[in-house]
Amino acid sequence: MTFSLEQQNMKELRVELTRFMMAYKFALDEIGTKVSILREEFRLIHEYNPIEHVTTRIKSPESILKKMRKKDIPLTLEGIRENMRDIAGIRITCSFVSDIYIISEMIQAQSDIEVIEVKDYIQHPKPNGYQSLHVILKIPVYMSDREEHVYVEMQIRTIAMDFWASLEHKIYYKYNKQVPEQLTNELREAAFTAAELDRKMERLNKEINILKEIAHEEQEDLPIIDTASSQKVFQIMKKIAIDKLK
Ligand code: 0O2
Repeated sequence: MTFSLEQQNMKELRVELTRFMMAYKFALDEIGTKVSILREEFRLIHEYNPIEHVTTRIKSPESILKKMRKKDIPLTLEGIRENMRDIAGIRITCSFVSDIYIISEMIQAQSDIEVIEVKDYIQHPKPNGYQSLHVILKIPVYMSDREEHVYVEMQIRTIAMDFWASLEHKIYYKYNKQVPEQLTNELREAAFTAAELDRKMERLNKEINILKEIAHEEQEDLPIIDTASSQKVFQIMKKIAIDKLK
């Protein structure tokens, strides 16, 4: 059986496209594994889970095309690879704002990861009130015949920020991008309310932790569960969180 030139070209294109999209899936698998390891380590060693939930997504071909047109990106695989940095996306929802920075620093510190850009919409919310920490990473993906470095967009936010963003997204599309001014003002106010709630929950958590520590110290006969090294890790994490919250 022989293939025509056109069939051959189609076959090659299909393989090339499959390889192209696969790299993003593998990059998400890798970052997903890194996050799972952190989550498990926190749970087993520090008896604390800073991550509420994690979702990943590959941008749909329609969304890729729409963004390419909007940003005037050349319609080639190379054009997409170099200019579209959010084809692979991971969203990590954390319990507290301090957890966001702890998780972000831990991922960024991993030696195989290249940090391309950090957009801190928590310190500097978008005009509509949107808050989240966005980090563009480049992750190596090793395949049978090549090594690729793939962009991944990591969004880290609290439950309150996620709640706001999900509903804002729905409302925005429901009004077909023509949102009345009064509604945008109310949405911004709602984002401030969510941020206030985050601050309150963080403070309550800190205060309750202090009470727990005092109670722990008072129980002299309690077995020591923290080793010197895990205490040290905790001190570093606390410092990162406190610095970021200043
Ligand atoms: P989707 O459906 O999540 O993929 P970029 O266009 O990415 O090169 P930009 O716009 O500066 O540059 O990126 P930014 O600000 O980092 O935002 C990218 C993503 O963050 C968006 O992806 C959304 O997921 C989220 N996001 C940003 N701003 C808002 C907002 O105001 N409301 C909500 N709900 N989400 C936001 P996409 O591609 O728009 O959509």
